Parts: sequence; C-alpha cells; structure tokens
Amino acid sequence: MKKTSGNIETMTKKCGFVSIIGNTNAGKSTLLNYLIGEKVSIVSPKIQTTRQEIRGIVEYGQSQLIFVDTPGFCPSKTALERVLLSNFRRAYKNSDVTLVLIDCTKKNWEKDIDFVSHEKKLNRPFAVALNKVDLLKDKKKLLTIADKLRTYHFIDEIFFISAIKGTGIEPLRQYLADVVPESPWLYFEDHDKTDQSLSSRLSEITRETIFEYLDQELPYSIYIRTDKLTVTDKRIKVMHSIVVMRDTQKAIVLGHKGSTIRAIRLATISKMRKIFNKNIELKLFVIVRDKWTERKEHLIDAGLI
Ligand SMILES: Nc1nc2c(ncn2[C@@H]2O[C@H](COP(=O)(O)OP(=O)(O)OP(=O)(O)O)[C@@H](O)[C@H]2O)c(=O)[nH]1
Ligand SMILES: [Mg+2]
Repeated sequence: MKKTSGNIETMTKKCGFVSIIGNTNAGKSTLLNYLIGEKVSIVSPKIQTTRQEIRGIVEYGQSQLIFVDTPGFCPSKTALERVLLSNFRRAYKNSDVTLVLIDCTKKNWEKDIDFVSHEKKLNRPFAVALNKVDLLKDKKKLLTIADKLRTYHFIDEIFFISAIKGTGIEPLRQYLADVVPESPWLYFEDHDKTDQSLSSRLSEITRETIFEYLDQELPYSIYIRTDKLTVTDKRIKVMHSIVVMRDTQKAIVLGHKGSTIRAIRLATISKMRKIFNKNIELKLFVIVRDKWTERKEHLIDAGLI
C-alpha cells in the first residue's frame, strides 16, 4: 500500500519467470547480462555455449522479473545434447512468459519458430525479439521478418533489439513487467543478481575462457569440475579440473610447455577479479575421462543434471 496525496493507492506487486529461448548463438546470454546489469551468464561467438538454465533477477517498477537463460536449440544425438534440450524444455515449461530471441541476420530464422511451434503449446504471453539489429544494414528486412512473424497466431508482441548495445530494450522490459502475473516477489529486495552458486559461476568463467582459447570441437569436449573452493572477504581460492575426452585433447589444452593453460589461467583470473572484486588464486589441472558426454555420472559431475 502506498499513500498518495490523501488517497490510498494499492500498488500491486507482480512477479514471474521469463524464459529466454532461441537458437544457439542468438544472443540469449548477452541479453540476460544486459537486462541484469552484470555478467551472470557466459557468452561466446561459438555455438552451444550455455548448458544449463541460468537465472537473473531484477526489479522493474512493481514487477520482479526472473529471467531464465537456456541452452540454445540443438539436435539430440549425444547424451549431452539430450541434457541440453531437457534443460531448455524445463525452463520453457516452468516459465510465466516466453521470450524467443532470433538473430535477425540469419536467413533461416523461420526454423527457430518452427522449432518452438513443435514444443507443447503453453497458454502464456509469448514475445519475439529480433536481436542483432546493429548488424543489419538494410533495416527494411526487419519489417519483412516482422510481417511474417505476425502470421503466427501464438506470437503476441515483436521487438527489435540489440542485446550488445542495449538498443530497444526499454519497451521490451516494460512489456515483460506488464505481462508477468500478479504475485508477491519471490526474492527479497536485497537478493543477489543470480541464484547460481559461486562454485558454478567460477567454473562457467573458466569454461568461457576455454571457448576463447580453444578451437573446433574442443570446447564441446570439456567440462569443469570444482575440486576445492575457499572464500574469504578478500580472496577466492579455487581449484578446477578441466575434463577432456582424449590424451590428444589434454596435450592441446596444456599447449607447448604449458603455454596454453597458463594463458587460460591468467585470462580467467582477470575476469574473476573483475566480476567478484577479490583477489583470485586459481589452479587448473587437466584430466581425461573417455566419452564423458555419453555418461550420466559425468553429466552429473558437470552439474548438468
Ligand atoms: N553484433 C551483435 N552481436 C551480438 C548481439 N547479441 C549477441 N551478440 C554476439 O553473438 C554471440 C553469441 O552470443 P551469446 O549470448 O553467447 O548467444 P546465446 O544465444 O546465449 O548462445 P548459446 O548459449 O550457444 O545458445 C556472441 O559473440 C555475442 O557477442 C547483438 O545484439 N549484436
Ligand atoms: Mg548462451
């Protein structure tokens, strides 16, 4: 209840889960970080970066929005890919609002909508944001895409945004704040921006650096296991094992006389220091686990199920 010039005005609280779904590389994690105002989800120009749902919590007026970043659409050939799909589906199913992100520079964007239309229909607000408008020279293309999108009856609203530059985000944020259901807030006002554990955030940062330093299939052949973590007011001490599938991959991660892993370690420390504003002690090891992407115990160890 809020008192305004003698009248008592009821300020209704709203709260809801907004799943950010879409093809891999559409910019979902970039958008989550922009909306939250902090890097809570890792980003890479390579595909299949996000593996599990990542929540970011933020208030807008009377609404508390819980954004859920999800793994991008992918085939379901390996056990790992099936886990990614099931992580995406769980977030989609449990959300109050669906936000589909489409990379507007991609020609085959209609496949993304087809993918969603094969999912179980949920009777909930459903918006599409055309992302990466900063890259599109011919802006008329946006109108053509929007015209086609309007033919899909389940799409309520269409937005044009650049998640990297923050263009067009304000109307999107306002819409989401309006359509989430009336509800008490789920998180207290002094909540963290994400509910991920520190251990998970740190291992994701190490994984992001690996995406930057290693090419081809290597980032898809690794996961990070936290072996030790100690936190004090000023310092985070963490020990990570980089799990690969083959000895040849281990050799690549280590690099000539350990040069690659040294560079990965330094770059990771610098990111962690920036995000957590603490001194960082990071130890990295590389271990081999044959065909881990097919084995449940390793998918559990990777924190994916
Ligand atoms: N130019 C431009 N690049 C963007 C924009 N949004 C994201 N990107 C870039 O697109 C790439 C993919 O971004 P991510 O946020 O990792 O994409 P994602 O949808 O989370 O990808 P997955 O986790 O693999 O499903 C990164 O290189 C981003 O910097 C944008 O609005 N404009
Ligand atoms: Mg992502």
